[in-house]
Amino acid sequence: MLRAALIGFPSTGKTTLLRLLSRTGEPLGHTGGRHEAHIGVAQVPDPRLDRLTELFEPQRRVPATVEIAELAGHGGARSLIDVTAFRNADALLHVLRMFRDDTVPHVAGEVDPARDATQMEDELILADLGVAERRLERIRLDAKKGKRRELEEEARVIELCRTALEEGRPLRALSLDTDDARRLCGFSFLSAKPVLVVLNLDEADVADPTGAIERAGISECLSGAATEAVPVCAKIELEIAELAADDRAVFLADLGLRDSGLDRVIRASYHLLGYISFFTTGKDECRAWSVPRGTSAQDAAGQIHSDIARGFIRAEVVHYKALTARNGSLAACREHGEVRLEGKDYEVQDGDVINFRFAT
Ligand SMILES: Nc1nc2c(ncn2[C@@H]2O[C@H](COP(=O)(O)OP(=O)(O)O)[C@@H](O)[C@H]2O)c(=O)[nH]1
Ligand SMILES: [Mg+2]
Repeated sequence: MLRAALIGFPSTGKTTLLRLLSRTGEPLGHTGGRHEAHIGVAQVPDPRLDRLTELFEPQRRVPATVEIAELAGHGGARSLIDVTAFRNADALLHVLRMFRDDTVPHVAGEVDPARDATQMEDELILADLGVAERRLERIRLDAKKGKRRELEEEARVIELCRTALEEGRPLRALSLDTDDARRLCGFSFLSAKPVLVVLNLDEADVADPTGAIERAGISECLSGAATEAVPVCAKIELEIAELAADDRAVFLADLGLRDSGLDRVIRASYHLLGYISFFTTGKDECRAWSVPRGTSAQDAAGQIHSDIARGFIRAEVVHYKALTARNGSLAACREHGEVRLEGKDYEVQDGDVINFRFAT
């Protein structure tokens, strides 16, 4: 499951967005820890799962989910780093306020997305600098006790990070080789995480987000490594999402939007992180699963259950398009040679429908 964490200054629309994204999911939960976080669960919209459900008529339809965390109360990036939900996040959703509304005061006075974007990046960098320095200090102490070799390697990578951070560069812009990237894995530096900038547009700008971005002067901060942007109009979209299903499309179209905020944010997150979906089908349930592109069949099996990965024999794979073209008949797909038996190293493709064979 993909985990995202909301960042942004107060009153930018984070809670509104969280409600918009997770309104079909369970009610917001909480996590413990020193700083509490609100957790929302968003169900990933996928018309392919709807179609499979129509064909297989299972008892349950289970969409893939995205877990979204927002820090309860206000706090800068430095308090985020202490929150497990933020440390473990795969991506950050940075809500940038572009809406003007005199009844909703903005921290630094004027609404100024370019300033906010720079300031948030600086906060992430500062928070990471603190982490890097504490770790280097720790390594110096541990090095006296042995295990020198791996510690020296780690210190070298963290020094590299510290230099970048001191120069004001986020870690997501570093290009590390795989060994060095692995050494950093345990640290969950915030500025190393991919960022999806969610532009919370003014109602007047919804029809022309590109123009709004140009006027706000934020195209530069959106051009960095592992950064993408998606426009929403959180407050109105939440109001629309609460309407009857039939009315929604009409109101969105009136606003100049083709699809829902949920669709747009989830799609952009998947694109940013290179996630794909595969499906499992059966009489009991049709289900969508999300994995990073490049995931092996065995690791994909592990998403479902560690026993299936451990006892992995073969993956029986048919593509969604082939299966639906034959009205969900696996037998017909077999007859036409469209069902393949793949081994544990097979790279799962977006849209694969997989039946894992495993020994218990
Ligand atoms: N006009 C307008 N108000 C918004 C929009 N998004 C959020 N707000 C309002 O801004 C206030 C703060 O929103 P909230 O989601 O709690 O922000 P947070 O502090 O970032 O979590 C609330 O009163 C929202 O109704 C928007 O797109 N337009
Ligand atoms: Mg909030």
